[in-house]
Amino acid sequence: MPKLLNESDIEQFDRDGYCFPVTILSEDEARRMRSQLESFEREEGKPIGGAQRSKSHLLFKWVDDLMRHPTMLDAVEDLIGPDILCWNTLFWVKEARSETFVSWHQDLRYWGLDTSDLITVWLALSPATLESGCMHVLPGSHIGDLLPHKDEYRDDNLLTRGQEISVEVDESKTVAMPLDTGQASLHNGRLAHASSPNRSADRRIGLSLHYVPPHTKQVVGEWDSAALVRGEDRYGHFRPTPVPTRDFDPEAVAFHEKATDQVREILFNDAEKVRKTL
Ligand SMILES: O=C(O)CCC(=O)C(=O)O
Repeated sequence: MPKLLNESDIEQFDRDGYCFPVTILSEDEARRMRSQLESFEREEGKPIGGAQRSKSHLLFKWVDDLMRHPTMLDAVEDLIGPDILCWNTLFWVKEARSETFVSWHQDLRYWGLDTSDLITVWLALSPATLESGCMHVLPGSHIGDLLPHKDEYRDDNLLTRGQEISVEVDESKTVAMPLDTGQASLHNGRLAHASSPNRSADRRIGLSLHYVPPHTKQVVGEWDSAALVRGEDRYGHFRPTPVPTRDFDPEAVAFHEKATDQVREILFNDAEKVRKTL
């Protein structure tokens, strides 16, 4: 008996590689999280960027709490079972009326993880609409070989290498995943996905959380980290991430620096150049 998803969500996830919308937070809860992010950005005098976007649960206590949210984990458990690691948490912010986009790509081409069971939960902290540049997916593309990619390094592309699928993606077969604030989409880490610029008057803010079963191994980098968020880890393939006691807890911040340096090396493995902005 699934804990949160219904049988048709699970069937769709297996067949097409995604399901949505899944309500994780109330609109008010999600707005409070957005305010926490934005008060940090006000203090810094700039939008969140660079390495702070990645493994953000080590910097912000509220992101660590969110990564362990029982509703989120119930949805993930319905797809990969009761033992769950969170490998990464990543902010995706497109400013209002900006050209920022995400090209068509498949994450597991780059992450060095040997699993086909990586679940991305993409949580909307502001409305993700067709106008604001919600995600689109190519149903069924998680099955079979990964598609060829090339690195384009375009400035407005939120992806590290500006990587994009180098064969034509038939847009007529793609599906948009609009979300209200507090809702999430779930997709398989092998699924092709992309998003367009934000033409709306508000920022489009998403947080993606990447969950894997503990038997997963990092096969590109020599060292990698993950947080045990539910159940048991009987394999120990990842260094456990410390749980911050507050925002910018020094122990967790030092760990964040090492962990994001390692992820950068993994992401740029076999790339011609390294973009320093990650
Ligand atoms: O936020 C977006 O539009 C793209 C997100 C993405 O590529 C991901 O979550 O893997």
